[in-house]
Amino acid sequence: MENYDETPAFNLKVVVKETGVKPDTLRAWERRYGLPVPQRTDGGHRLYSQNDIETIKWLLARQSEGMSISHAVKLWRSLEVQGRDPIVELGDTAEPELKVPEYAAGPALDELRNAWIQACLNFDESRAENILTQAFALYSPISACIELLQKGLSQIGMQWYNDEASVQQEHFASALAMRRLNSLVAAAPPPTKNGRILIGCPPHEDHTFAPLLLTLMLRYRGWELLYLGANVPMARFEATIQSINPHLIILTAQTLHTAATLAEVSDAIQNQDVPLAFGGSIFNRVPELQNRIYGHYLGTDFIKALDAVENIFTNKQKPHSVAKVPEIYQTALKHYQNEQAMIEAKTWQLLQKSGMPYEHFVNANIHLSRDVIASLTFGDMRFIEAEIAWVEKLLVNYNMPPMLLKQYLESYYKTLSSHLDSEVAAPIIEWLGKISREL
Ligand code: B12
Repeated sequence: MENYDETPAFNLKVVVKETGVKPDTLRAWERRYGLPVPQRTDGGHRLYSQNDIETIKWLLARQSEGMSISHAVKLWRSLEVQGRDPIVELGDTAEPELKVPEYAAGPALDELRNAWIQACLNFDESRAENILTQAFALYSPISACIELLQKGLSQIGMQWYNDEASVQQEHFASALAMRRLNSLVAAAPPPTKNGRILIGCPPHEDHTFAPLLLTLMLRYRGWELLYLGANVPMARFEATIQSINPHLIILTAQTLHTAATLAEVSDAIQNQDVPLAFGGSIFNRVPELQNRIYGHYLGTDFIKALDAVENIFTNKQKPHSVAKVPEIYQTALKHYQNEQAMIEAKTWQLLQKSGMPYEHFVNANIHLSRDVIASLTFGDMRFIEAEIAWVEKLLVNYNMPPMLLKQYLESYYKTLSSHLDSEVAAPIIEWLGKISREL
């Protein structure tokens, strides 16, 4: 056995600080499983050894890999019976990387992912479910969630973008993935740590996979998570915080316009004295946005994000301050929002004879106006450029003539520049003029 000191030296308070496990949980583990059983002082107070602390860390590490505490204890006991040292065999830290366990005899996760994608594209639910069951039996829940579900969804999303998969196929796959995640969250062990985290999506954000996956992973780490799901509105957000009293709020955004609503939430809750953390693919695509939100950026990697959350709790450091958005953008935003309906109606009058289907027009308006609003909210029109490039490629992939986009933007620019006050709306007018000329 590893020679950790067995001298009883630490009281309960020290152990709670060192491991993050609540006193009630430590007492329950001792009562139910007899692991660890600390010695007692003459007055009956618990005194733990370094070896006890390492045992607790070991149990936490197994829990963060998705194992229930009773199974973790069983594993500990069975290794002990065989004369093997659990700490040496498995270590007291959760696998930092998604190492595939050596005992996994069966198809590799890549293979299972490809098969799952294919089953989803064929709308073959029972095959897709069987593949998931196989993956979850062979690999740790976290490996299966990331390597199969997350990467599988991203790949199907890419296929949709390249017109190789339909919206229906993509919806089918994400429904299956969400169902699996939900059942894992429902079966996750109760919290062992003192720390309540409120997690969800900012207004208008519907991509719930990332926050639900993080919910699962943080629950495996012992935190208490309150998951609020998609599109959490601003209204009554502050009242919700006051009634739930979280120690941390996590919001995720995948698109430019929801990064902007996330920024608005961050502004609105700044006086609540609860730290905010955030993440999402838009912050990888436009890294500059990471500095435009007052909060802790969690990075691109879910495993590393767990440590980042842990750090927020232990270091209690404040995030970097965010530069104020210049007044000119704020007034331009208000002016644009007031006139948006009128600009769209007039643009449609100009476009009616162009042959652009009304449905495309409505879609284009939704995307453009959201992105204009987001860029004005952040005070930088450059953020929208990546989005225009994205729409352009999408149209090409879907065999829509790029001329259609050009024509739409030119007409929009024409009405916008004649309808809006040229001084107040200068940032939008200049940007749209430049874009419609360059396209
Ligand atoms: C499933 C899906 C949907 C589902 C969501 C269902 C659900 N309950 O979640 C539905 C159908 C609702 C949907 C709708 C839309 N979607 Co969608 N969707 C996807 C898809 C296929 C998967 C998203 C997902 O959950 N991925 C799992 C995440 C975890 O993986 P990832 O995106 O690769 O992220 C990586 C990192 O960014 C990071 N990460 C991501 N989030 C977080 C969070 C934290 C905390 C951390 C630490 C890391 C992290 O982890 C990953 C690995 O590094 C993606 C494609 C894709 N590439 O992901 C498109 C995608 C996100 N959607 C997209 C779009 C455009 C839309 C719609 C606007 C489509 C439309 N025309 O209506 C709407 C918008 C809805 C809204 N208002 O929010 C685009 C966004 C691109 C853009 N420029 O904005 C994408 C990228 C598709 C594409 N290839 O273009 N979508």
